[in-house]
Amino acid sequence: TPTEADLRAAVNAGDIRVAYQPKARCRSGTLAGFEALARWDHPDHGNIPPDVFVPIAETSGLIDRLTLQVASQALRWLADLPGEVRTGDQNDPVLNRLQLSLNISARTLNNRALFDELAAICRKNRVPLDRVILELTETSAMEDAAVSLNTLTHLRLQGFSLSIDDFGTGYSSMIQLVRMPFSEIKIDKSFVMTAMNSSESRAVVRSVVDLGRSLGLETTAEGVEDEETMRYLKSLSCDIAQGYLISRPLFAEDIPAWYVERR
Ligand code: G
Ligand code: G
Ligand code: NA
Ligand code: MN
Repeated sequence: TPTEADLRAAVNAGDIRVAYQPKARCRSGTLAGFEALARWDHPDHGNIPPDVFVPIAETSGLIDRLTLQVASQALRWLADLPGEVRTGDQNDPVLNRLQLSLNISARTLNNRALFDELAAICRKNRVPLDRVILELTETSAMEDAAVSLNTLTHLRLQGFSLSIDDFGTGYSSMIQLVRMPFSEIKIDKSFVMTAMNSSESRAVVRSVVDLGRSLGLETTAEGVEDEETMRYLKSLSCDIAQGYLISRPLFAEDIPAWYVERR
């Protein structure tokens, strides 16, 4: 495994790249946006998954810089995307309204200065804050519900959109969730991937979609891998799907061709 020093060197050298996984509207198939996912290709260790290096970043105080590096790469990319895709339509409304999801670690949540920097990066790239979705895991958002409510309210008032990630894997109470100013709820992929083979998983997926609808949130299912699951999600009126059926996470250079091909 890589050391803290390896990670520090990689962050300093700008070696962390961003991959983008598309999200599509279930009903129309329209592209809704992308989730930015950090990638680290280490010269000796090869591809190191974020499940390995994000925890190292969190314990070594590198997470804030990592978050800002991912965000600035991703926002610059998002702002340039309409020009990179040659569809013949300079004002393609889909490309000009895409949302960008960023993963936010619990450790960064109480760092207001970081979110001010994030907002400045958005302004610099002329991306309205409501097109930027900050994804928090259910567990991190609920770690200290009182602190989270305060911070999340601040972020929402600032203009960011907020999403609760991996929903169903934590133990948040409904009461706490209802009070938090989220705009999206993401059903954990463990339920979505097994939905067609498990009535228990279907019960969870159905309940979360219903909950999201009742609270006026957009519901996103992650881990959508086949057409059958997609049809099931449509039948539930789930809003958005993300998963290998639509695409694996892609590097920036592959996205214009992917977008044109898909249209
Ligand atoms: O990229 P992959 O699909 O392997 O993601 C694995 C995990 O790493 C996910 O839980 C994802 O949220 C997390 N992750 C990916 N990129 C980032 C990032 O930039 N910041 C944080 N905090 N987590 C990330
Ligand atoms: O925790 P988070 O939801 O951010 O994790 C996203 C992770 O899920 C990434 O590692 C991404 O590569 C992975 N992922 C995205 N879509 C699928 C899918 O359809 N199937 C599987 N198995 N993993 C997926
Ligand atoms: Na996520
Ligand atoms: Mn997730």
